[in-house]
Amino acid sequence: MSVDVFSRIRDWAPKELLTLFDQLVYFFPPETRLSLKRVIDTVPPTPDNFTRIYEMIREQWSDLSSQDHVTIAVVGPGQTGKSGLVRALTRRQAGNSVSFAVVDVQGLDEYLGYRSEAGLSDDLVAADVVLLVLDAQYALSESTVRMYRKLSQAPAKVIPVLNKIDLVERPRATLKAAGRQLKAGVLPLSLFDEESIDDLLRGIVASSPRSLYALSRAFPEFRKALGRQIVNEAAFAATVAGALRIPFPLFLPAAALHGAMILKLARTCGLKLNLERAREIIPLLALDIAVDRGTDYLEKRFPERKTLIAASVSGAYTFALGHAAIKYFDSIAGVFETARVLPGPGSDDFTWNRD
Ligand SMILES: Nc1nc2c(ncn2[C@@H]2O[C@H](COP(=O)(O)OP(=O)(O)OP(=O)(O)O)[C@@H](O)[C@H]2O)c(=O)[nH]1
Ligand SMILES: [Mg+2]
Repeated sequence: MSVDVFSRIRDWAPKELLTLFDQLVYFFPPETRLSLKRVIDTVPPTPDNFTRIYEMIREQWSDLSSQDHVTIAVVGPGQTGKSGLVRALTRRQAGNSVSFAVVDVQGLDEYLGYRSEAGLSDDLVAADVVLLVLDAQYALSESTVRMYRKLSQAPAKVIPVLNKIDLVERPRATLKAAGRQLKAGVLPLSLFDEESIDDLLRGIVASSPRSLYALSRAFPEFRKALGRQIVNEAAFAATVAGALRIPFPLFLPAAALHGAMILKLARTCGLKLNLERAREIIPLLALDIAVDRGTDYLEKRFPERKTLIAASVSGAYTFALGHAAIKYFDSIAGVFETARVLPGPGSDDFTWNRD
């Protein structure tokens, strides 16, 4: 039996992450494993940079547990563009991994559960995401703000959307005012602008990461935009990880972030990539060690720029790796483009390296 390098953090680090680490460490020579273990064993169980970095990594990995079906409820007052929005999204949708429920304001009392002692209506409980569609031409009323508060008590993620933003003279100021009133991020929308529908989809994934897989399957042409967002997020996390000093080599958190990023990118391309498959990306992640060595060298040459070097190299490399991965997955996914809708999770139909 070989030593368990990660015994010290096994209790609390995410299981998927530990599996990846275990596989990564498998490629190390025994002495490297031992010295790594010595470092891990010194990690204090108190909140510190180490915990911070691991919380961040855990977040990135938890996004992977996305659902294969998402229900989006579209609610709001009359004539705000609810039906138009659902039509626009349905028109673009391939397959049926996303379903919509439109609820107008008349039905909203019932929807919010005012009339039933039992609490929230079934519709609302079933929704994963609620889009509260408002008309940007009008200032938010008190009752709209109350409606938003009520909806926010539901388990679903509620996203306020200001539609008809094309009819507003000062869109930025309007958004800002609405955001202040609702104390929440508000998304602009114009149903006459395709790009703004893309932005809305991105906004949905950002506030409800579990919808990533279903949305990228439903909207194939939106995958690239989603991929870019995943890479940016990972690059940002890697930059932060590079800036925080930790008592062990940066390639471990970097490899963990890269692992999550690559698995997510594969998902946006509709490729089923489970942890078994993750093993195949290990040689790629081993590059992280090389980058780590390079960073080490630079840090020794320019000790006064240490943090800046670690942070920027880590971020920039993540960015480059992410974009290479997008190209790679895209070319694989292209083979299956004729089918348009790619098999979902749980389908054993294909693996990422099938040709
Ligand atoms: N200029 C502009 N008009 C829009 C936009 N979205 C919707 N509209 C118009 O707003 C009107 C209402 O759109 P609907 O989609 O029927 O709105 P609704 O919320 O379903 O309306 P009800 O079902 O009656 O509550 C239509 O005349 C649309 O053309 C937009 O982004 N910009
Ligand atoms: Mg309607």
